[in-house]
Amino acid sequence: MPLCLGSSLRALQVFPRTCRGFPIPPVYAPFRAGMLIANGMDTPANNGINMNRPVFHLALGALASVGLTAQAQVQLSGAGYTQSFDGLDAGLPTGWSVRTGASGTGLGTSTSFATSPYNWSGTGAGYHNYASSAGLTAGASPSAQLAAANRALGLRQSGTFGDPGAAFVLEIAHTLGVRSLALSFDFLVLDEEGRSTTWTADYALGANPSSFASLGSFSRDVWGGQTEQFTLPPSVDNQPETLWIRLVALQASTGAGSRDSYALDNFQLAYVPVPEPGAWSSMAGLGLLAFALVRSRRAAV
Ligand SMILES: [Ca+2]
Ligand SMILES: [Ca+2]
Repeated sequence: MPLCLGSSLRALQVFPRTCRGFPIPPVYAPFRAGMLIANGMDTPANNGINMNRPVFHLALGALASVGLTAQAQVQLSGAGYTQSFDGLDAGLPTGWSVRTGASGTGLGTSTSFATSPYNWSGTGAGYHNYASSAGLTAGASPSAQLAAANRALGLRQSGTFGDPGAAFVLEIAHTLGVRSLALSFDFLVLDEEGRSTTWTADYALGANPSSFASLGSFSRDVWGGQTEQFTLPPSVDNQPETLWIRLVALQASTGAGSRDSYALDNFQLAYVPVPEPGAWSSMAGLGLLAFALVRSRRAAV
């Protein structure tokens, strides 16, 4: 059996990638369902680690918080934000949450994210760590999918999960210091089935918004990916409030039969830095200094 657990917290945090390609022992199976495990037994299946030890529970709690809960807000800096989702084995990226019960009047509820790689055709409802479609084909084997380093943040809806109301959500602390925000991402269909969902990209300002402004809608009915691009309005420039950007299933799926596996990848937010007031003052001061020097030189001639 592969050695999937070590004695350090770091080893526990990288557990899913360490075990990639190997069957997960039954004793770890609840990880997939977002549950902590504590059977209190030292068995060959747990490599002799006593799961009743406090340090083990602390480590499990840390692992759960990394992979299963909403993260802190993103702080924008530089000239853009990008997210490849290639680190999903360690949990959701900072600022991202995955939700159910989202609507046009509310963010919904953050729900669990299972960090272990999952096959496109798996029918388990929930948010999943899928292989991206890039570099693979629709018929890629489960082992090829599990081994792929290019990951995507995915979802499989069901009649009782996220249909409607699923949402991939990015929470940005504020937009102070930036303007002209533009959004792009790859929208992937990884398992095409009879039902299809129309997705909406929208945004809102505020700590707990009750209304959202639509940027546009999109859908796809074949395996593979497409790039979506939207421009946010000037009203979100240089704002002190929280900015939420969502990809949300506001309406129920249409069609019949099974539901698709969807995913989000290569999310990019481009923006232009706005000079601080102090920077404008400095620039104005330099301009006045240059003007004075030119005048003094002319006067001296
Ligand atoms: Ca990726
Ligand atoms: Ca479909």
